[in-house]
Amino acid sequence: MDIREIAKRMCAKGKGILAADESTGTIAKRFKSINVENLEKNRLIFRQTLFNSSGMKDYIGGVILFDETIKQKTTLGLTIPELIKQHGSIPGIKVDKGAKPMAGSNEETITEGLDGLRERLKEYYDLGARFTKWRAVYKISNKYPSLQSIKSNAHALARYSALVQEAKMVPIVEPEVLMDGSHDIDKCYKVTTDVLNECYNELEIHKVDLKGTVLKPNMIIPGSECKNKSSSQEIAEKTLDCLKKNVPSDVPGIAFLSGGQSEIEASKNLNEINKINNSNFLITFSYGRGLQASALKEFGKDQENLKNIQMAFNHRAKMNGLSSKGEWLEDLEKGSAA
Ligand code: 5MM
Repeated sequence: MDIREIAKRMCAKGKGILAADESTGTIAKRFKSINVENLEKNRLIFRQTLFNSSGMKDYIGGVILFDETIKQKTTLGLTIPELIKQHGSIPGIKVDKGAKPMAGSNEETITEGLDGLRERLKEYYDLGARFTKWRAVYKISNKYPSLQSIKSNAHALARYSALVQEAKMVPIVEPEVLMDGSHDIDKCYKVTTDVLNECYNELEIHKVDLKGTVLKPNMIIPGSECKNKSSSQEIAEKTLDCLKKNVPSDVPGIAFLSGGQSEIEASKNLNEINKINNSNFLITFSYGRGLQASALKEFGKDQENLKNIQMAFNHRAKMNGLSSKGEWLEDLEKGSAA
């Protein structure tokens, strides 16, 4: 399959992406919150339980993995990428090496991982990956994000994307403007506009085929400590407006991160966006916490109760699948763990 086909399949109507690429440090925090020891065995069992769920087939077009996970063999005999493929989904891999303090603007970060990337991509392709992910992180405050952060992170995202397409995989371009802070929704709109513009400038300079990419942005949302809350309708209108103005129409799919929204907020906001989506973009989810939080709680209650873990995951996958078509309803959440 060529990369343009893969990009469309990852975001096919009714489906989205499961971001299960927490690095060892991030999954340590998630496991700590449920009192589970951060052991390789526990990481494997939790993830293989999700990837072996019945909801995968209908609602999950792709799964983003971490380096350790793509190399693991499940207790079912298959490798992790084989298990994902068996459920009709495409395996992908996070290839950045994390957001590190940026020289010259130490409170901000630059995402690293370009050195040796060409060789690593070949290895991941051979392991079954057909798409990749790289996340740049921008914080909002009175002085941030700086021009330095906007420019250098966009440059890295573009160099990464060009290498990934050379290796015949689809790059997910993830510029995440964080929700942390007391800024209002209009500030988020303005910063996201600047960030997206610079990303697409650089992608063009680096001759990236936009039809073979997927964008993973934040929604346009007020900061988590902002006093003025926004309705889902306002979030949807501003998000769609920002994307239509700043994302080239060649990009086939946009898959949002949940970024700290609750599971239900993330489904509701995605649903509102799709209800008014009059663009040609396939608009869906690429959630980590937004898909896994309830399943993780079940894993914390009883690691052996696979049925409950899978029920919680299947429910979120279905809810977000409906949201990707604008068909989610609040009533469907009644009685759910979320
Ligand atoms: C799943 O978390 C991803 C990886 O995090 P680290 O590299 O920090 O360990 C993260 O990039 C994720 O893919 C996105 O932020 C989306 O996840 P959320 O939870 O925001 O939907």
